[in-house]
Amino acid sequence: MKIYLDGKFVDANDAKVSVFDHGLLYGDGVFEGIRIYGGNIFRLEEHLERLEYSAKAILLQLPMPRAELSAATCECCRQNNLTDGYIRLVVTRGVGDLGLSPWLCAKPTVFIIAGKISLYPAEHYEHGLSIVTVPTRRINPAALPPTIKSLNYLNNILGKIEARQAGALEAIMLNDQGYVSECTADNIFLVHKGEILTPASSQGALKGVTRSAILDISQELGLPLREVNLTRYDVWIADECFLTGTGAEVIPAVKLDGREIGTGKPGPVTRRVLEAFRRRVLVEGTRI
Ligand code: PXG
Repeated sequence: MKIYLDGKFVDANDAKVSVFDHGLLYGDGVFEGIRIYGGNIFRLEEHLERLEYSAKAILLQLPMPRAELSAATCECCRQNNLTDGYIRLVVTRGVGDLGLSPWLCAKPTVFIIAGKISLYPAEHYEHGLSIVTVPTRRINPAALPPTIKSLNYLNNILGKIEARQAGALEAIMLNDQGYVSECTADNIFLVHKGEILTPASSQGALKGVTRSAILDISQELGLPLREVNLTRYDVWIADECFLTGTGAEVIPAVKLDGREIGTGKPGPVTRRVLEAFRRRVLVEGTRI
């Protein structure tokens, strides 16, 4: 496997970053998780835009323009003969000293890994996931905006650990006001009376690239979609629930905390959205 690291392609064994890199010391950096389907990188421009916004939000100057990052991402797939898989693009603050000061880091570290994706087991797409609500709250946007896709994922990791301890693969995280924000690595959608509902990013959700594809798909399918504040009550009375993410794509959730959502089976709207998403990934994107 060839890794892109600071302008060069190196073997995975030689792809090393310094222990003084602030990405490692402080989680000071940003990243993207991207999919490639049949040689098309899904919504690469949108991922690169989000990366730029994440970097800008932490006053990290990306060391190369978007066109170069895009070319490096495509080249990384070609070097690895990857037409279907997962791409991790990471930009850290770079090597500094043992203090927090980002201005002592001379240049950002950039690396790209193009590899395989580990998906939810196929039966969950057929029968739906059982999810739980975890005690750990989504981080308050006034403390660290969850719209920044930063290398600080401990909030989500605590949520993931609690989900696993409760026997679930994914979990709803509430914000500090008790509203549903998102899942540990996926956005959440409900279907109620024919409408698709999802929390606004101001409720502590990442502006997911898959989420934005769902907004387009809802228009394509003529299904009304609204961003609203949601509570667990709204999940309890919803007809359907599905989660979206780069890894998950679109996956039905059929139980919350042991209660059935809707009929307890994946619903018709979720199926239509999933099928539309699977059609879209084959035609949308940047050809490598
Ligand atoms: N919320 C959070 C907190 C995420 O980390 C999403 C929502 C969905 O966003 P996208 O842009 O992917 O639709 C994410 C994305 C992994 C993995 O390895 C996680 C994500 C993406 C890719 C892989 O668990 N999270």
